[in-house]
Amino acid sequence: MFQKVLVANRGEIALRVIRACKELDIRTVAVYSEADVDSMHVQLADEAICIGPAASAQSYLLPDRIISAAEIANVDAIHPGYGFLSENAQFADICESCEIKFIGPSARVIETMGDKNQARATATRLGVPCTPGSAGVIPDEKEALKIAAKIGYPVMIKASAGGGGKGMRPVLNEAALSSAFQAASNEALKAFGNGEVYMEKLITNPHHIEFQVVADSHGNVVHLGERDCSLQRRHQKIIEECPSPKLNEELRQRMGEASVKLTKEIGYENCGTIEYLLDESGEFYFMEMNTRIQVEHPITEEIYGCDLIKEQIRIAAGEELSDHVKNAIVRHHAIECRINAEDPYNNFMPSPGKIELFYAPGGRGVRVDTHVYSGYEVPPYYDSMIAKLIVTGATRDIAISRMRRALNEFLIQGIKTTIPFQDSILQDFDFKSGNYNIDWVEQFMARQTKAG
Ligand code: MV4
Repeated sequence: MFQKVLVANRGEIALRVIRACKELDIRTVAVYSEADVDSMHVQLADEAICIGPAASAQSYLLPDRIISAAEIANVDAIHPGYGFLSENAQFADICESCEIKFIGPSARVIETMGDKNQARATATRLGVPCTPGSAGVIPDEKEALKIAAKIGYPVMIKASAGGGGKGMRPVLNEAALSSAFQAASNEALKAFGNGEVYMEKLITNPHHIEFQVVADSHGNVVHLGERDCSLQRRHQKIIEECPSPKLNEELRQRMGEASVKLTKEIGYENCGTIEYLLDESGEFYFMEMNTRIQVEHPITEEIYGCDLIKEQIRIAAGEELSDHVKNAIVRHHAIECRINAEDPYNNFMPSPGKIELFYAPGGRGVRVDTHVYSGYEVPPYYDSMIAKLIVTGATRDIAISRMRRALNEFLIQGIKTTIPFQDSILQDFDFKSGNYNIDWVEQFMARQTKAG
């Protein structure tokens, strides 16, 4: 096992990793920007190294700074968390060549899955269902028109280098295709330095279902079921739950098998997530693979009774999957609310500043993953998530009432948060019936505004 791990992240995930290391008897090194001097991850780690100014581009996103800190502290491994350098193949490659273990999959796999068109081609080759679409990158508008006519409208144009919705354009008819093709390609070129786009049949009113996979270096691969992440706004997830109200055991088994197959065949090692769209008729389609631990991993941990961060570290150290993970079965229902420092009633405007009072809910079935405390100043430079509230219950209904109880127990004074918005969603009839999809939050907001 590793002696010392550097945590290349901040916020709640840095704490989450430090806690896992402590339980595994591993010493920890935090890195921090000048804006994070007073952060809990700096306090809780055994050592802490300042890596630059507040802006992420000058600190948490600089591979050289992180590697220098790792060499100075003489660590065996780096945990990248999520965001920042977690899906940067070049960073993983530098770690490999410096003989520092990157706690995640190989640079090669990160690169393959990072190219969404290549990922789709791989999934297709392995018999994992994909939406009907172009065979590869589309060279020009003329070709785009031909392919769209063959697939049938509506279609979706997507960037090869994309993910998270950038460089993506829905196209409802032929008249709209040319301008959408140009717009998607230009946006992708600007955002990723790569203007390549491909095309898929547009799936209407789908659920966003993602499967958690875990693979060790000995050929053991398991899936830990799905998370339903359809409740999102502008690609920011708001509430996640598992199991999905839309899956039955038969569908779960088929999607799980497809996920394990893909994971195995690409030689994936460590934790990963495979995203699908599930349409109204119950067909599922591969979207992309996230080669990192995800924000919403705790709901899976809670219902399968495992610690995914510890498992990541064990896998990276060459150990086999734990028996309780290999044989994990679902026991509960779990829901997560991402508590953001934002004003939900003013277009989700970021609301940084000093938290005058912070009192987190507790009690049976309640977990709070957070880095903030009374007196903490939320800096304006980073993601606005300040806490994750995770609840479990024996049934979905129990989990929903427990979440409402916990949300209402939360006391956060001094800044605006998304809590009242999430509480209103949990009271909605559609949500309570499990009748929602990726467009539902937007429609819910429109209904609320109309109702005044
Ligand atoms: C789609 C789609 C509909 N049809 N592909 C958005 C980001 C990327 N992960 C894939 N995305 C989508 N791809 C086809 N063929 C709709 C989306 C989509 C979406 C997917 C999951 C969660 C939220 C979403 C919000 C808008 C669009």
